[in-house]
Amino acid sequence: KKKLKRKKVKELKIMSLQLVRSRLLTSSNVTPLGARAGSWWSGVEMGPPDPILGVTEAFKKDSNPAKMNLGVGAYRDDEGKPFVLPSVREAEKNILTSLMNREYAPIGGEADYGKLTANLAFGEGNSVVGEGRNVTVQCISGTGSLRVGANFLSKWFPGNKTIYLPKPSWGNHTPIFKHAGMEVAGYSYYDPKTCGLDFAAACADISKIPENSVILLHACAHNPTGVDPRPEQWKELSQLIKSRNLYVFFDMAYQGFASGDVDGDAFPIRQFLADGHNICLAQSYAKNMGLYGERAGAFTVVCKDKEEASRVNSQIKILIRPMYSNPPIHGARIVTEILSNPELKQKWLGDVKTMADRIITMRTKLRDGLTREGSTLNWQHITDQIGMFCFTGMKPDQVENIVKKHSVYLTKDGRISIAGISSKNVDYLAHAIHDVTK
Ligand code: PGU
Repeated sequence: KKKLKRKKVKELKIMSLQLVRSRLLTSSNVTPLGARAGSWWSGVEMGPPDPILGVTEAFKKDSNPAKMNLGVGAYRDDEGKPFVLPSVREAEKNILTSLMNREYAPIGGEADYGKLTANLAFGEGNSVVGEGRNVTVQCISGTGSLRVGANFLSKWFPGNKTIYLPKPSWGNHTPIFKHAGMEVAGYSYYDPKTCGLDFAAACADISKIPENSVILLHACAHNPTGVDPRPEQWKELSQLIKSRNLYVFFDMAYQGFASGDVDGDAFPIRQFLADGHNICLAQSYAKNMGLYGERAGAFTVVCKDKEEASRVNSQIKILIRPMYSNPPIHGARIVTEILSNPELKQKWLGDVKTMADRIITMRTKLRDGLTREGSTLNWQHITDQIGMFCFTGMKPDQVENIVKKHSVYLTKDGRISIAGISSKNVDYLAHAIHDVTK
């Protein structure tokens, strides 16, 4: 009798499972049976193009010879060509002539690279590296460093797993943190009326962030706005953030691009460390060494002491290992060669200054061009804002017009990469901007 009952229960279970399955099949447009639908992927929806990298795709398809790509933040020389830094060329030559193996790097990259990278952010002779309190791992450029950091916080952060981003922030920040399992919220940052920082609103919002949350700060050359706090404002922010007991995640993708000076641009990070914040940090060599495709970056956690650092390091390695095992070696070798060779490092600092200065010159030329065109709008923010980008204030319909009428490509939020302008086309751009904003 018991056997019969068990058989009945089993049959009933199977029947109900079949019912659920047939309901799923009819109620959803996703057909799990690939063979029946002709393909396994017939249910995959078309996604939108990437808001930034998608602009380059559209630009490439345009046949207008006067077209300009001001979408992606990638430096161009005054001929509009991708720029390989002379210091990078030299470092690469040195590397190629030395005997090199092609072995796997350690999971977190080479120790020298980590140390040099942390010192670049924290300053020569800083006590964090001196005391061995930092964990610095080479990751896949800035994006990969943010993602490893996001995964680490998602797994181990003991507080509220919500990260507060400035409004607006780099578009990829939100998916990076969400895909890692963090919640994402925001704090006021930008004032569209002045095209500048809304410091009062930022402080008001930050003072309302629940304690023990994470706050993301752009260390310099804020993307997309080109608007950074002044040193006194950074000091105030540091105190405020401390009083709220928030954990700070710095993103420094543009060290050197704001002022032309890598130490000056790292000021907020060094100030926060001096104020006792044990921060974490994502760095990238894409922009300041022009190593876009090499994917050399780093994620750093500043710990209480050496012992804590070794525990944190062990867990970060456990996260990296099943993702990509260990980082690529070539870009990291170029970085190590430049930063460890004093002569080359001087050359590189000169190259960074050359890039930053050309951007500053283009800002002035663009603003002058708009005046010459007869624009009566206030374009002072073009020269006030810093770093690679200008948040022009152009509205979505104006952006659409400038793309259609003039083949000037930019992101929908009105951001232009100043690094994509040259002396040859700056007047064309001024004319096009005036045409769609007058
Ligand atoms: N963080 C910020 C604030 C960035 O602007 C960028 C790049 C990164 C990190 C990541 O740079 P990596 O190349 O991974 O080192 N933003 C550029 C480049 C294009 C993109 O969106 O990735 C941009 O145009 O906004």
